[in-house]
Amino acid sequence: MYNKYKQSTDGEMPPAWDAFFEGFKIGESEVVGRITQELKLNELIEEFRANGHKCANTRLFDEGGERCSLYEKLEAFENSAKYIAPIFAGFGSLTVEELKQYLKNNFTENVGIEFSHISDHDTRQWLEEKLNPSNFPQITPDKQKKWLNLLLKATQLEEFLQTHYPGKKRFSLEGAESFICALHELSELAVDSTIKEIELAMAHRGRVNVLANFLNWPMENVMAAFEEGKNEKHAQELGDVKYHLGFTNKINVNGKELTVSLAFNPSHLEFVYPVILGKVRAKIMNQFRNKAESILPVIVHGDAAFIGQGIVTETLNFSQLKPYSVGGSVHFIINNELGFTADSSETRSSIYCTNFAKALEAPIFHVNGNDVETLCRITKLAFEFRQKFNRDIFIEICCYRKHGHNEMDEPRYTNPKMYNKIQKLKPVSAIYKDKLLRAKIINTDESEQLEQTYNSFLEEKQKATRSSADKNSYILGDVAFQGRWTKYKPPSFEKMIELVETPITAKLLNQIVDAVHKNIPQEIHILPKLARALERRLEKYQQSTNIVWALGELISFGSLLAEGYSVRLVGQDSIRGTFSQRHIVYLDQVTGARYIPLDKFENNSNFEVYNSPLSENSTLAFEFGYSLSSPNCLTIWEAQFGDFINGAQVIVDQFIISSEQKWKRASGLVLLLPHGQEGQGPDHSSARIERFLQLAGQLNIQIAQPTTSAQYFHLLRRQMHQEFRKPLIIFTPKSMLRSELNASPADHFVSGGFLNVISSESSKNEKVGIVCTGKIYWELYAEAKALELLPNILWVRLEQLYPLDINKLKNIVEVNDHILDWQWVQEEGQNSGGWFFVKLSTMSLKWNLKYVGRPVSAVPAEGNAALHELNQHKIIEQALRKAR
Ligand SMILES: Cc1ncc(C[n+]2csc(CCOP(=O)(O)OP(=O)(O)O)c2C)c(N)n1
Repeated sequence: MYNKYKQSTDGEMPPAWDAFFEGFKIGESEVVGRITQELKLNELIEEFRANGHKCANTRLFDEGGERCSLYEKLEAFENSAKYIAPIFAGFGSLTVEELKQYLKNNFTENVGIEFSHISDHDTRQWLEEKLNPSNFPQITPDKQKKWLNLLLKATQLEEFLQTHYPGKKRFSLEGAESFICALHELSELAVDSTIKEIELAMAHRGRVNVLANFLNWPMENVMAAFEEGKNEKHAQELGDVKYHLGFTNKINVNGKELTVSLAFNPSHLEFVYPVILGKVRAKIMNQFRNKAESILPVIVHGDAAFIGQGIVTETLNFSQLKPYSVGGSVHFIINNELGFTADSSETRSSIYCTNFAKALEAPIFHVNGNDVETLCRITKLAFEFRQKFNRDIFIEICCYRKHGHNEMDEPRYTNPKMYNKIQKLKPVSAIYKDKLLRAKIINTDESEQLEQTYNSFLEEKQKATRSSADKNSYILGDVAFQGRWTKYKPPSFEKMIELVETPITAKLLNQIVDAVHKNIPQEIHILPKLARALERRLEKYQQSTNIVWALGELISFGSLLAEGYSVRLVGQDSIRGTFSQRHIVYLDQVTGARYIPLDKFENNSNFEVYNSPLSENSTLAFEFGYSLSSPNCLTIWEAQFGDFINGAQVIVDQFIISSEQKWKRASGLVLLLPHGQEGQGPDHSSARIERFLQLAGQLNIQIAQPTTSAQYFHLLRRQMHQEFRKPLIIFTPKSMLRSELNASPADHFVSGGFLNVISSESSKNEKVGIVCTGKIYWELYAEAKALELLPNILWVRLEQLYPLDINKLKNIVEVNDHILDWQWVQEEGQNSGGWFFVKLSTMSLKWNLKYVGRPVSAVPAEGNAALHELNQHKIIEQALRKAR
């Protein structure tokens, strides 16, 4: 109709149509045309932001297809037009040509960017500005030559090892060599900033190359790792495979010194990630005066492991939580499109393996690993982002894996099409060399020279290592127990069971008791119920000087702080205590303000107490990492109930138990595991003492189950006063937290130390010796007392199960040779608890120890409280029978 109206002559159409079509005429004007264009462009930009990354040229194995209809839509716009970008804050007006350049550079070339999920406007705007091609950093020829040299070295090292050590696993970096340049880029940025240290966590792939070509691990070590010495002298130093080894070094970057560390890690992929964050956090707290800008965590993941391992998602969740804050990490995901033999269609449901990272509102970049210049540009941006926003940022390096999963695998069994392509690919070093040759940045002589020099260096180092008498000693030798660890050398058995005196003065004890009960500021309105409980506790203390469990714990914390040791306690409900026993923070009932009475005992020390997220795995790993960097801090991880520790079994097995043996890395981490049968069902009863005992060996850990508040107090204090650091597993009580039975008098706090074994005084008339650990002692004792059987029993409490003080036990047995009946009494099933361990460890003693306890069972405890009582009573009755 409008067309007909336009073609009509004057007067042909009724005048009313003029008014009707007025709007149509405006709509056709030039201004409106431009606005319409801009709106369309804006729409397209939004679409680029949301989906443009899918157009990027990053997937080496894409089958093609409709890659980028978005870019075609953009091409349709006329280049010369000016474009005012209302939603492109900071850009002002651009020509369409400039806009195309921006979008092309960031979405359709060798990088795909995702940040439209970030809700903060300033963050998005900062990114937009950095991504504007006119703000890209200049790349100098010197820089290009440096990158080429690094790439050549990375490739050459792998080729050298492949030639000289065929069939030896090394998880070559080939296919992802540009990652080495990204690391060097980070180090250059670091030395020009406030960063003093880079902490790296990475899995197997490319580690040897990173050790050699980034951390400057002496090349003798690399060669020795492949030569694999067989020196008898080192037969019991079990160590670890070469691609798990870590190293710390001070490297020279453009004349400036930078400390770089690569964490030791086990095969268990990704579990090192929270460990490293813990390590970094400890350094921030204890070394860098709370300044996260001083240290940079760099976390390197594999694509399949990143999305597959739940520990990653758990740990990502730490990002903005105060107890775990490290000021953000730079993440690299080395995506070679395969996890072992499985391709991405088998390993993930999402288009990218990085999708979980979106939950952090973190920018995500997908970069073509063959484009070293773009990778380094994005690495620079990532560094600046982390330093500015103190948040995480992710770079997925889209690359390939030259060999199979390792160098012995035949990848064509499983991924024939992909490997047909890979076989034809040129190494990135060759691609870059060609580029620089074409651009005349280098000439052939120069590039050959670079290659020859490095090759001669490798040959020379190999020769030197081969002629060395002791190839084993290269590997870890002199790098362990350095720096702040110098004074904590591994102890002997005697040292580990030696009594360490850890009393405090009566004055300090009273100051702490007063601080937690009395001097609470008026303005803190604590819950009346809590106030009454505190009053009662104080009254009892004043009447009897007896100190209940939780108070004993507070006194140990306060006293350590006063002595200059830091204390960090983290667990799911640690502030209040799972059993409402601790109350380490008083909360104002109106304002929610926190008051921590023990803070005032800080003396160049930090007191940190936090509730953790609902996780065992990552939270325990974090605290383990924390302990690695803070021998001067009593670092405690607490399970809500002890049995939940099995949710973190990898951290127990692969790190806590074995790190000193494998990597010469000691830890003084304390685990508090509530343990004991109280009729609460199979799942809240056992912290699985037997498992820890099975894992104990070569003096790797300490396992204790103290029976009094003073013993607990001394045990915690001993952990800091020992001349070494070893993990300490403490089985803690649940039902006895307010008991008068295990409450110790103040005298026991102002003298002595933790006793590994406590035996009762002998009258030489006892009929039976009862040996036990933990709270069953108090149940047996109470019943024996009621039945007036106490004079007939010699009690032996094993307060520390490992290392077991066998000398002390031997002495007890010898001195008490009037006792013919020795019984081990436990509440656990026969296949659990301490029985097997104690039986085996004491075979040399002449005491024919008999078992009294629950029978072998598939579950730790009864599901029914009444049945629990029945069975518990049977054990006690049986144990006391011989004493009648
Ligand atoms: C927790 C765990 N499960 C299984 C393995 C065995 N494994 C070693 S590497 C690997 C594949 C890892 O794939 P990806 O994360 O993509 O890294 P890539 O090897 O490709 O570099 C597997 C399954 C392991 N090391 N850790």
